[in-house]
Amino acid sequence: MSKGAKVIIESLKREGIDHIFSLPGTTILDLFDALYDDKDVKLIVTRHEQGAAFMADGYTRVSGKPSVCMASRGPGAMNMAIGVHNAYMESSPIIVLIGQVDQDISLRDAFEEMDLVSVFKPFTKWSVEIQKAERIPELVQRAVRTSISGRPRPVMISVPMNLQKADIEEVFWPKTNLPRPRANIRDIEGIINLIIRSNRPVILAGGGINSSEANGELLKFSEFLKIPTISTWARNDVFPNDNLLFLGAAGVGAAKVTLDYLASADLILAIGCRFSEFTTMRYSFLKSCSSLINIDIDSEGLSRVFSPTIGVISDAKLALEDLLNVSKTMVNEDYLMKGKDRLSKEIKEAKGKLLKASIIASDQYQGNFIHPGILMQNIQKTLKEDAIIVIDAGSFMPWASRFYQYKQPKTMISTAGGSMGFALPAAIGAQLAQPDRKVIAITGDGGFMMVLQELETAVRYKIPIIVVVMNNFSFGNVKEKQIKNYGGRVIGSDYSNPDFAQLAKLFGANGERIEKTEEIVPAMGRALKSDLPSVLDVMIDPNLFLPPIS
Ligand SMILES: Cc1ncc(C[n+]2csc(CCOP(=O)(O)OP(=O)(O)O)c2C)c(N)n1
Repeated sequence: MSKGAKVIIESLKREGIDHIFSLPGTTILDLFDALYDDKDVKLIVTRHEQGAAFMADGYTRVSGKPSVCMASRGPGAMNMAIGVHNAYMESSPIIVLIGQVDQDISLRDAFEEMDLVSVFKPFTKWSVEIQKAERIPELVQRAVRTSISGRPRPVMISVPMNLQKADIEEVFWPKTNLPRPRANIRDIEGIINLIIRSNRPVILAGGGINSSEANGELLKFSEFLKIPTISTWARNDVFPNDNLLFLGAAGVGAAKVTLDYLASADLILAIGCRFSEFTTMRYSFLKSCSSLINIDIDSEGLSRVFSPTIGVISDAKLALEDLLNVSKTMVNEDYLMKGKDRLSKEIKEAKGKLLKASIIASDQYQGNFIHPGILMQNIQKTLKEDAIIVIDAGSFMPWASRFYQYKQPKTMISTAGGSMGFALPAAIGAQLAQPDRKVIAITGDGGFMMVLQELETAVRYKIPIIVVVMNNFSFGNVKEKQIKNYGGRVIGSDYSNPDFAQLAKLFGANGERIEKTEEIVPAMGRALKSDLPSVLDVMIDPNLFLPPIS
């Protein structure tokens, strides 16, 4: 016999979970106690529950396996909700574990009681409260299985305190073993037939490429037929950006050539992509395309936004393997020549324009501050290809997208869910998943101030992330909209900031203020050498918001 709390931890371990991000509260003390002697699960104690959820998301997206964020009932759960919603929008399979009041006093507005199942239902794949201690192994296993099957997404398990204390038999369910959906070969042939008949095909590759680790297969397929690839918004890392066939990231902040190429395509092969509002420029760009092929891991994505000419349910990696194999048998020399021709003319020309739109020479900027694009270029100079860039929500995002070249998978971890405050904690999670790689959080001063207490977490666990604060003393992203759309009536978006470099030092981290472009590379060098977290407080030009479209 074992305590329910121990069986929960044991069941999670059997599903491969090795990290739990949490801060304690009464209803999870039995779970904390169960972790007291545990050598296999690393407990990371955060300073705010939203930090726990963002860290779990960062860890999960970089490691490719679920991790847990855990909180106590009502207030703790609500603090965590923002990160759970963000993970939901990101298709990130985090396990949300919440302690609930004892069953004998439930449904009476007991202290901090809340209907957790209803609260989490809209932004989790499954939201469940365990009602019987004996069913812990079954339901914990089902929760993990649900989160990773089909389109990966968070699940919420709430466990009343009395079930955590109950003595139950340690009978476990076998480890989850999930088949991956694979397309019907006729559909694959149909896709290749459409591609053969097209003149200007393009691949639109989304986050599903990263989650099913299909990057190599995508590259091979795209290179074989010489079809250029455009990534969805904030997913630049699905394809090596320096490859001739990569034509940029779609959506907000995209270069004109990227948008033009998409608009002129006569066939779009969309893989692992949810056609987000930002990728599609408010659901507009695909309207004129004659053939849309959509390959997705589950049916939800197939006709929610656009109705595809051919829609296929398949794991991205398996679909791309099949597409390559079938195209080798179906495509003749003439078509391959057509591809080579396309590569040497229109794709090469488009790539040239993209490169031009993604570089800013230092003499192009005469201002007294630091240019966000030049900052990203300088940061890139100091990093190896495998460095992980974690990006917050704000006006710096398009700069971090276009002026940094992502060359390896899972090197761009961004908040497509839009939550400010994501980058610093998610970078901690990413660094725990990849201790030997460099992890850089790119954030605004607004987003940084929402979560800076997690600097203490990074210091306590000696996690050497580098936090680059693009400081413009404002909620720049909203200020830009007030200037542009509200006739310059700026209200509520300017503020003052403390000295972030000094503040970082008070936390026990490194801190530097950067006012001149030539200071960026040496400061990055010092931060990269340190075993401590570092904050680089960069004085960004407050009048530069989005990169020009061309
Ligand atoms: C938690 C949260 N609150 C509010 C918003 C709305 N919002 C989006 S960007 C932004 C301003 C971001 O400011 P900052 O982090 O300083 O970056 P900047 O835009 O100045 O580069 C705001 C308020 C949001 N996305 N997330």
